[in-house]
Amino acid sequence: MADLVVRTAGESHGPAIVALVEGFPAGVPVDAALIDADLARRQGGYGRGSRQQVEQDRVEVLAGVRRGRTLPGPIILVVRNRDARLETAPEIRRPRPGHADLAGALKYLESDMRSILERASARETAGRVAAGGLAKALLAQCGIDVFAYVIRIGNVAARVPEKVAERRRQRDASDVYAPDAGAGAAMKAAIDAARDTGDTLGGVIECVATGVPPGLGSHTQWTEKLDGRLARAVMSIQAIKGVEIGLGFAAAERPGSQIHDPIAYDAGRRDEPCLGFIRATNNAGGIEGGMTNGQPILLRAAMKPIATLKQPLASIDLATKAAEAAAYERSDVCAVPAASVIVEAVVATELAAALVATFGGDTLRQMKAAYDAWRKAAREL
Ligand code: EPS
Repeated sequence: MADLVVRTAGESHGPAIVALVEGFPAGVPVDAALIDADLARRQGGYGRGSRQQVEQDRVEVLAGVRRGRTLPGPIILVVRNRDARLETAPEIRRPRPGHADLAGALKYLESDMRSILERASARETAGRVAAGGLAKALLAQCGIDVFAYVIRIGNVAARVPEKVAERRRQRDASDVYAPDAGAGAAMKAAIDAARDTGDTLGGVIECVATGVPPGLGSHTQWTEKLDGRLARAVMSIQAIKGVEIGLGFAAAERPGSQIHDPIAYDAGRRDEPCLGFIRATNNAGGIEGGMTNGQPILLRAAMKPIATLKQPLASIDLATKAAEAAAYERSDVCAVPAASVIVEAVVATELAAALVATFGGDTLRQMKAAYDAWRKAAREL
């Protein structure tokens, strides 16, 4: 049994984006329509650019699934690019501040930054979202649900309803995937204003995972701490500049007596994921000592504005070193809603990997049996 690992390949304007998923349990029912729904959500959200009118992302399963269930062995997911013109796409020599252009050109000794940006592009995340769909299918088998929404775009903040079901209802009705209709309208206006001035906008995404049992992750080795793994996965999404769990940075401002979540026991809730160990607050965001504690996981990610500006910033021509405006072709004005779908996918993937590491991953049947046996023992502790 191997660790559950996702890798991607493919360029933004190459033939396809590909995800290779290894260590995924056999026997998990896979519904390609659910993966396609996430791919469509990733393409959407108010503020996207014209590329998304060209693409129509759909998953093709090339290996590892038979008759709607995962087989033992690697899984390959493919999302084809319609705008496939890698060989003929023009050279780019004026690096965009904030993009991978300049750092990549210097690292790889490439004066044409096309060879850098094609792989740096956030189109790569179509592969991570497809793989995240598989992870969600596995999590659903254990009653775990992951979902994310937009809580800020530029200087417009959303009010987040108390009830998770209400957050989802509002998010699903929102063009900007925000759980607050009033803030959603103001966010759209802010995106329109940024578009009018040739600018771009970032924002903040919140992600909640419910139904998570205690004990995923481990305190025993830094590489296994779940908060560290989640932070790495989310921080690796293009344009993410900050990740916090629970209170996050705000925890630094208060004394311990005001942030740690007091523990109580309620036998009536022994059947819930918390196994009866209840907390009136969840400032820890569901993770203590690098392990889940039975409370929902709560994570936030800060996304910087897209680096490709219609009103370009100052840059240089890499060939002549003369001052020139940065390159511009076409771009998203705001991709924060799309990034919320990606956050959801990578968090789901990390939780699925932690489930496999904890309960074994050869088959779904074996994993569920181990999970049920552990639950029984934990309830009798
Ligand atoms: C991106 C540039 C744009 C975005 C792209 C990410 O692509 P293009 O240069 O083809 O207009 O649309 O995102 C996607 C294609 C996508 O599917 O998310 C970049 O440079 O990172």
